[in-house]
Amino acid sequence: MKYFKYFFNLLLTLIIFAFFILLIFNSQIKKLFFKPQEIIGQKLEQLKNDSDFEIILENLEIPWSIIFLNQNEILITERLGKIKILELKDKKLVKEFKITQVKHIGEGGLLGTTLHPNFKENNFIYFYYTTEKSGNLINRVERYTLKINADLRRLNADLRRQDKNYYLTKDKIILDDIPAGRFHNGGRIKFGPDGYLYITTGDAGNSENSQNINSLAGKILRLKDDGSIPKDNPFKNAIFAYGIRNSQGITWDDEGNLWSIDHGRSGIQTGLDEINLIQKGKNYGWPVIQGNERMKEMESPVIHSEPNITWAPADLIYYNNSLFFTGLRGEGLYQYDLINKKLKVNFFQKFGRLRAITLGPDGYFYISTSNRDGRGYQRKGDDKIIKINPEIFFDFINYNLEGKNYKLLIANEPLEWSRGLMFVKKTLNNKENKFDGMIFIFPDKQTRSFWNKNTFVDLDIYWLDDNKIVGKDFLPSIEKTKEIYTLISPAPVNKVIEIIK
Ligand SMILES: [Ca+2]
Repeated sequence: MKYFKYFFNLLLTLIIFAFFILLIFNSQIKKLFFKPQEIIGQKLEQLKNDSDFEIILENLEIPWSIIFLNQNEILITERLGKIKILELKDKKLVKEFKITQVKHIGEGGLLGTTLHPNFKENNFIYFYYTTEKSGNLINRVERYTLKINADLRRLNADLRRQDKNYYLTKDKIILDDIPAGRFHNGGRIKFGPDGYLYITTGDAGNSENSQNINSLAGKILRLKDDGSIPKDNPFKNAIFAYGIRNSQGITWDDEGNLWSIDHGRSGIQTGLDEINLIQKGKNYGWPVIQGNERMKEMESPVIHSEPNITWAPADLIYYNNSLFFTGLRGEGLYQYDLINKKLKVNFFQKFGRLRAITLGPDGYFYISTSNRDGRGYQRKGDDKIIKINPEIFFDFINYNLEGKNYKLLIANEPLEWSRGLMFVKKTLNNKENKFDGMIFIFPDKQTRSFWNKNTFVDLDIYWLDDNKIVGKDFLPSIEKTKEIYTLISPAPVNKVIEIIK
């Protein structure tokens, strides 16, 4: 009995002692057991609401590509042969053209368009379309000029702004006689960072075309802006890469790498749609290899959709270390994270078939539906142009400073170190002259940026818990931080810096 009382008192003392330890070292203990995911902002699902996307135009018919003419005007091609110019502020159509020679048949018609990189000076705009020539179906890239009516010059500036009297004039054929067919016409055109015009073509229903380096079908082509062949093209013709089935999307990442999407097999067997990293002169395998198959001197895709899963990828952009592509039969906006090598689908089956995507100068995505192309279910208001805030595709940190809320964007999965106010942009590889630095936001409201790792110094890192600082750490050197880089979109960071300054 005596011993029992003794042990009881000892136990009580221990409990009381432990209680005080917990009380005194509460924050330190809490820090030890924290799961960072729990305090890092909200997950995507919580942030999605109606304001994350906006229907800005309805009742279009198979819009195939969207480009920006300026901050406030977009130009849309419709596959039937129409070109429409929309003013974003008032959400109204200001001009419509028709390219009469367009032959809309199957997947062919008026497809891609792009402005010349010096459009402001030369007014050049390019179109890719299907037409008939001597009774044969062909695809063509043609250059036009797009100008504001010169007669308006005598009017005052205000009137000129109101009257969007654009006119479109033929300039010259850039590339003719690209094989065409009811199916597989490719059709995306974009200027690359090298200033050359890149053109995607399909195999036009004849898969043997793709392996033939004397055929323009099933290729990624590259030309000078006037249609002449760049000296360093690999086969002394327009071909840049081959073995493509039907690519309708190309883009370049921050490092200048060229990415392309491709449609895999169709018919009874489906799936095996591809993302490819395109290099000059390389063979991407169609129809010899598919999916995981490998062969000497042929390139396998970076990823594919697996058998029986179809993305039917239609258009491609690069944004914040991710490739975003629209899915036709795959009915969604697909996102491939190039750092984590993970694919996810957004807005799955929400809008139906998706075709065009572009990144506006305002930082928003603009996508189009394609539910009137004969293969989808037409919803009310189709086809539509939808404006989307790309922030919803990434995770956030919400940061409160003196009563003000700041939203910070993180592109990949939260890392232990991103609990602190440390935000780093990582590029795909550490080439010179690329942003490879860090931004630290300190509780003293000073924002310090380190753009060059050679200038890096030791730093204090502050940890956050429920928007309060709960701890402080010492970051001794850049070597340690190499593994803890986390990603951030440059735009929201800039916003935060502005506010804090
Ligand atoms: Ca391939």
